Amino acid sequence: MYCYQCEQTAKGQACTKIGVCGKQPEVAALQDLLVYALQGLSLVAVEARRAGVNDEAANVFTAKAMFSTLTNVNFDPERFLPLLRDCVTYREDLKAALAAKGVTPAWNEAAGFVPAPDLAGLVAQGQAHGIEKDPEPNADIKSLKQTVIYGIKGVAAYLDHAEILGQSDDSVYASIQELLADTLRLDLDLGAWVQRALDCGNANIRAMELLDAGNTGAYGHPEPTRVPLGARAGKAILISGHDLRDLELLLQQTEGTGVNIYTHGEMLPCHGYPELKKYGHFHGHYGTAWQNQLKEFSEFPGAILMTTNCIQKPSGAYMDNIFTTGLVGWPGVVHLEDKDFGPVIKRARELPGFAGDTDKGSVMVGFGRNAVMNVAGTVIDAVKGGAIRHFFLVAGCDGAKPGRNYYTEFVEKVPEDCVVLTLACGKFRFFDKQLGDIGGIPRLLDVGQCNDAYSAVKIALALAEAFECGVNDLPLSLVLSWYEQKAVAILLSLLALGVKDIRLGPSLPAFLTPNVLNHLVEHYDIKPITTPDEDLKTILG
Ligand code: SF4
Ligand code: SF3
Repeated sequence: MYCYQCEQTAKGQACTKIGVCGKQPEVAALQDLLVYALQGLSLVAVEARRAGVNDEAANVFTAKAMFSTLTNVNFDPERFLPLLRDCVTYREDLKAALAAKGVTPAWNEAAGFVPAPDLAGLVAQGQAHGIEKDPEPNADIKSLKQTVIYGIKGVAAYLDHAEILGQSDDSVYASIQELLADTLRLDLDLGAWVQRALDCGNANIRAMELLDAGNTGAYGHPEPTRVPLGARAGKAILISGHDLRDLELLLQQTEGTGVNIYTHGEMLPCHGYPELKKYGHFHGHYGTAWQNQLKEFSEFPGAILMTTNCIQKPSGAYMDNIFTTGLVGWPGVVHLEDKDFGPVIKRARELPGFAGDTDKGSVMVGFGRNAVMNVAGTVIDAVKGGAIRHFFLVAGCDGAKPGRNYYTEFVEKVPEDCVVLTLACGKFRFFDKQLGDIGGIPRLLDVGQCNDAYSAVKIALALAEAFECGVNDLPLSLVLSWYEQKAVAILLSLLALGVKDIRLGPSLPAFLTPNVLNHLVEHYDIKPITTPDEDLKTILG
């Protein structure tokens, strides 16, 4: 195997024997093969669009299948078999529709890929289509191609979440299929690939906008909400991942059962949505970020439902308590395809639950774009009057590698006349810090999940408009932490928006060559994080 798509890749280079995330070589091969099959499907879909043929189911499938290959989503080899078969079925149906119109081009090999009949054969096929087997001779182009592929995985995740909530836009499916089809080409130069990386960023902005419309359309705009970190006596279910619809279904299915629902990880911001927080048994939040789940899930006295990434190998202590739904999977963990969460509720009832009420304090969530813009006048006055000197967006993924304490220390050291906006699971490094407020404006504003990056972009654009300047001229600095490929997509979106001077850590992506990195430094002034003191000094002068 050869995988370097995430931040924790082995030795900062690539996972070659087994994934640091737990991904087995056979799953790595199946994921590589699925990406190859999707390149073929995309090639045919692009040609079909040109001929006026469009298959919405194939488009939705493209996003779901790409999302399945994102870090910490699906570790179950068996689940990749139907994906590979469906991919070929969609592709052949499109080809047939094209042939009916008299379009029968000579297809690239990827568009003629025939899956082997068994798992061993598929794994062997996957090994022949890994990153190392890419015929691209130019290392920098290869680096940008992989960047685009990882960006597409992020866009696919947002598209999938949005589609579940009834939001889609064919132009985004068209963009990711065109980009995927292009990754098969060997005739594009470096400049063309830089442009494609930005195209991917632009497609992602639209995908995030769709998801924002899906979430706020279905559940209302997040409102500032206090979330208890302690427990309520009684049976309990913990829900993790990012999917709001799954949470809503779980809340509906547990209403009146006496089972309380707790969020974990990226589900924390769900407490701010009016249509979710209205449930009396939607109690509070338990635990921190994904990389602590082994300890936290082992100690949780109820059942656990994973709706998306990030899942880790479950320990024996909770193997019988954890369930998956949607695209997430782990071999041996019961997968609930049909959204009947009865088995989770049954398991929660068998388990002891919390013996008594506990008070562990609380945190505030719900500072999405609507809530922040509602107080925009106060914020602008505070900046103009000198009460607020600077904003920091300290956002992104959390992870297991050392070096991420930088973000905790950074937030602790931010001067008292500055405001910290945050989103995504990296916030768990500092989410419960009591930073106080500036004239009633909290100094720590939780904008939401990584899926709410659009909200932060809208806030920045609104501030720029209010101050009649560009985003890069605002008293705003971005200090980002990355781990998986949604973060790659967001980074490409920020570059596409022309945002400069981003600090990125804890380490830079292994898939970027020195030349590509230099390009980013020269054109966008991207820089690696150093130390909190040094970075704060440089930013604040
Ligand atoms: Fe390694 Fe990350 Fe790939 Fe997992 S996803 S195999 S940790 S690079
Ligand atoms: Fe986290 Fe997986 Fe990226 Fe949603 S839960 S931000 S890492």
